Amino acid sequence: MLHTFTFGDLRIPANLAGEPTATSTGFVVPAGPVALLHPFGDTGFYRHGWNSWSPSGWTTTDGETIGIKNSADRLLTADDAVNETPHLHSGSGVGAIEGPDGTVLLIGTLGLGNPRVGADRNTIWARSETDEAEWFVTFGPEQQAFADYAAILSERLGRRSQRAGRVWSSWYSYYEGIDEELVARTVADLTGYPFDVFQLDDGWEPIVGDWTAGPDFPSGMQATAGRIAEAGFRPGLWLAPMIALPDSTIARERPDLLVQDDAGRPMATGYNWNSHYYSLDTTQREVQDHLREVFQRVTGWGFSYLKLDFMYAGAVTGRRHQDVHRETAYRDAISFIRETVGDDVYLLGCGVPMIPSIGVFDGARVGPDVGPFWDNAERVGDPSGVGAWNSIVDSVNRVWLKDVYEVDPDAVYFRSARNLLDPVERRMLQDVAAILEFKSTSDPAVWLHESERAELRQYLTETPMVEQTGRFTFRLDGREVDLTAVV
Ligand code: 9PG
Repeated sequence: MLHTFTFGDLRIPANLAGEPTATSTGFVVPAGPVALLHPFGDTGFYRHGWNSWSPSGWTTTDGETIGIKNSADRLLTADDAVNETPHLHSGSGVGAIEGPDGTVLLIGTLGLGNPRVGADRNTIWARSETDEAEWFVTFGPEQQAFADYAAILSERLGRRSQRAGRVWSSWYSYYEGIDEELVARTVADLTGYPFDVFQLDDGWEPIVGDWTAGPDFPSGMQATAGRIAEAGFRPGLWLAPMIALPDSTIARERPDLLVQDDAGRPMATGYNWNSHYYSLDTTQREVQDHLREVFQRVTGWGFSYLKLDFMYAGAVTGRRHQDVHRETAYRDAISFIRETVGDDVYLLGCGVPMIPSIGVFDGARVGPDVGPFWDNAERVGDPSGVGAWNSIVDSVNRVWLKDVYEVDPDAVYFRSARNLLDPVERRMLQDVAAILEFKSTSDPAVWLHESERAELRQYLTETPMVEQTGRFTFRLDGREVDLTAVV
């Protein structure tokens, strides 16, 4: 149906599936395709990526599109591959275009179904794979529009209140090279530092897919969790429960439990660890039983902070046992995990589809991995590649998600050893993490010089007051932080 939105003097002709309803902050538009004719001509466009690692940011309708351009495997892993539109501007879940004087016209989904929002010089449009979720449409000052959207999103999908606190993670120092002795030493060295969580990352398990203690943890994971707890930290653990590498026990013995391709074979749903990997078909009863067992096991060991990684793989296209939409299958699986672990376990989503994770995850990663270097020479033109810069750009462009869950921009560095980031770059990472209000690092105490240890302590102890003064400008305890030139 044809409709005209009126925002003050602005009249926006629209084609909608039904009559919109006014709310105190905008309009709720019925499910179905949306097209708005805007009068702004070529203008700024906000593109939002599908999962934690997917590129997000501002471009212009006559400028380059934002996204992963040069690799199908990268796209499969780090964005919504089947809905990507490399030659026209679109993003996942929400999009906005710039009007005059710092205003934006925003369209955002209020549910699931792989919603997409795009724009050109005449239109801003939205559609989804299911036409089941309503949309929110608003016009107003930029930060206000995003805040209003976030508010209605958490009204619809929920908002959890647990906070992660200050997290130490093993990934950005030891990577997969962890063993129980190294962990014990690292924990001992960190004793007395004001961390809340000590989180083991990838490397403890024998292989991705088999969530048991690997050969480097001969005393078992309960013993390691115990050591962490004794040192006064909350034990945290990484796992990727939606995926399995081809050589894992579950993939070898039960290929029927995996999401299938059209030929009825396990489907490759991403690439990492020098291999393709598969996804568990969470619509199957036996997979739910498996998940229940995995989560009872890891929480039974004593881990109560779980970083669940590569979660998007539970929401990719593919054949599943039950005919439910992929994002619904995903959200049902996460809700099932949440029910299994209870409300007290902190769930940090990583590689999660952003919108379907609202209300079930306590926190979510909002950018690609950081690394101890600024740019990624290996992945030029891939904004999802590892590196401090890519991580900052994505995270700062998703600061508005703070209102729906905790947002994790990834670890910050204090070390100058084994690090190519200079002090200004390290400081910028720290500032971004302060802006997003999430504190995590991976630096082992023994890698830090005396002055760096002092900086780390100070960072963990002080929480600056954050004010956003513009799209990329902030005030931290009154100190101006302007990221415009970087983002
Ligand atoms: C452990 C790591 C760390 C890290 C996670 C995740 O797009 N990618 O292909 C891609 C691969 C790996 C990756 C991120 C993105 O790293 O983000 O913090 O836990 O797994 O293996």
